[in-house]
Amino acid sequence: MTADMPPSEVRPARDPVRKNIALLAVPPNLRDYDATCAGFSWEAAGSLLDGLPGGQGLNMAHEAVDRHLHEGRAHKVALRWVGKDGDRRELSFRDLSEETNRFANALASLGVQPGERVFVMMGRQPELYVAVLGALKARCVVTPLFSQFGPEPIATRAEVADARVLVTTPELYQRKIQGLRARLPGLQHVILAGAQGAAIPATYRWDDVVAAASPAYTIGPTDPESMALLHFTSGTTGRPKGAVHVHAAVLAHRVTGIHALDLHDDDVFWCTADPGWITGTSYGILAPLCSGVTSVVVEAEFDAQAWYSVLEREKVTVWYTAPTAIRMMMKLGVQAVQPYDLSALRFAASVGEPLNPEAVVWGLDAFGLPFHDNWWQTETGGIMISNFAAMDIKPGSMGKPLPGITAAIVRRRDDGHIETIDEPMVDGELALRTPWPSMMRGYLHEQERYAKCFADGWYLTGDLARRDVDGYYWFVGRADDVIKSAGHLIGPFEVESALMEHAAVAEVGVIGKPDPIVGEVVKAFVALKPGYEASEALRRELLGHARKQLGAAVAPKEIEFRINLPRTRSGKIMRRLLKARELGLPEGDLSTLESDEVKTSPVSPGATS
Ligand code: 6R9
Repeated sequence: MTADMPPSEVRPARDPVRKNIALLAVPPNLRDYDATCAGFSWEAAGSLLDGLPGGQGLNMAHEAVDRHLHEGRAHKVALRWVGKDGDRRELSFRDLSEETNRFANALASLGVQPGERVFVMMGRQPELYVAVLGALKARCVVTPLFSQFGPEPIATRAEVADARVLVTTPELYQRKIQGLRARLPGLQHVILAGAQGAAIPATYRWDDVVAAASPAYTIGPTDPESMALLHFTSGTTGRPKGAVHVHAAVLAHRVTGIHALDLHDDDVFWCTADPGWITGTSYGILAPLCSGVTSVVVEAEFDAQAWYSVLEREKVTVWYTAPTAIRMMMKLGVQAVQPYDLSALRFAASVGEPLNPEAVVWGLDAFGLPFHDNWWQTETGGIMISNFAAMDIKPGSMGKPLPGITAAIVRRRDDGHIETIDEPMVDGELALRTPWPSMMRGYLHEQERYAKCFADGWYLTGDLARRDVDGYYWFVGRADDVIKSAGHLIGPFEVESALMEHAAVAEVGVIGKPDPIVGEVVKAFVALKPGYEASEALRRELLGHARKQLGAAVAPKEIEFRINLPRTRSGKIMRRLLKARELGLPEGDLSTLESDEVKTSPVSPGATS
């Protein structure tokens, strides 16, 4: 286990940010944490959901969209889209209901069956939201993918999931997907949003199949336990894992929207995440829509000034963002925020990576509000640990478990059983008591990997943490080699595999190298095959190759050549040792080290980028 971020060093103790409920502009939904937790049951919370008419089950898209039509919100703005060029488009709950009905009808007209997988890969444009919700209405299984992904991550995920339908844009299709069609025989239908002019062979134009379809649709009976979303996440080894989420998860989206994000009916909510990351689906689509609030969708990528303009112009009241963006804003300083009137903003939250204590406090200086860190994972489907609006914040802590969630710090015993560590301030693995509605129900086709995440009624998160005397949880590090870069969870194996495909590469080890802004950057150590010389040109070629295969978000930023790499006796590259050496940390237990690298590599060019 690597606890390479001792909290005592990285997160100095700071004074808590005290809350006085009487001074908050809007009384928080969760006012008394202990009493709410004590009185909470998921069964009772179920009354927050509507259910399909006639007792036909539970469907996420009904909860997110259609229920609002008979609850007086038909004309309320559901999505306010801010385009790259500043153009805006508003979709009321009725508009969204009709558009998603058209999409569900389009799938039916193509013969797509419930349970079949629909991939949606495009920038944050309205069609993305319509396709995700429309496919849920059709009881298909939806996978949103990052539009920045290169062909390799797309193909792997489409193969694992056996994708039947892909919704994308003409530009992305031609650049990344056309060349993969032969490899994906199961991909029967490609729908191109924004396609104009002559049809691209083997694709449909959105306008022909979706815009032309009927706006009336009745959602079929939906078993709450049927698969709704498949979100991919990375492990240390092997292919990316498809975490299965069911329609019943929507209860967790609804409840965490109330308790962790403090959503109220008249809020204007902005989640900055892309739906390619589960945060952008659970909290960029489902939680706000289920809560009936207006949700702002911003198409453009991060730009501090543009973001402040959005907060000001759209009068955002609740904002959910991520540490990398916050650190980039901090770099520009408080003075960059001052020209904007952000008086509408009343609650700000962050997720995805450790949030530095100074970032929490910077929020107070810049926005008059602290950032509320919260913690969860693709596997948990929704927020599990959070700093709440009414609760004092200890900067650097992830907060306390949500009502309905029991967390613990545990140790895995050699006999496979779980021991909870009840004393405070002891490092161990963060575990959650099963079940809860948005808990993943499987890794698609990977029963064994799934089973390994559970023991004795606990879900084991793979994160190391500690709990203090007041019950606040503190992130310590990951128990595996998975990399978090700018919020993206990156499996080193996926990066290594792409580099291994290059003719010059003999072996590769990939690590996350700490970075003050993006958390970690991906760095690859490469040993070359005989006959290849390390050179700056080759280094650039490998960086380019990886970028083309994987896309910019996943590809390494740095490549360093080595004569050979440290391996275990069983032949595995010792990433941990590469990392320890890179950081000048103790090398730890080397008993399994088989071959060692040449420490002072004679390979000089381009040690880093
Ligand atoms: C929602 C999401 C999950 C991993 C998780 C942990 C890291 C998330 C964090 C955090 C420290 C926080 N993580 N939130 N680390 N503090 N508040 O991020 O899902 O992409 O699956 O990543 O991210 O390591 O295990 P996912």
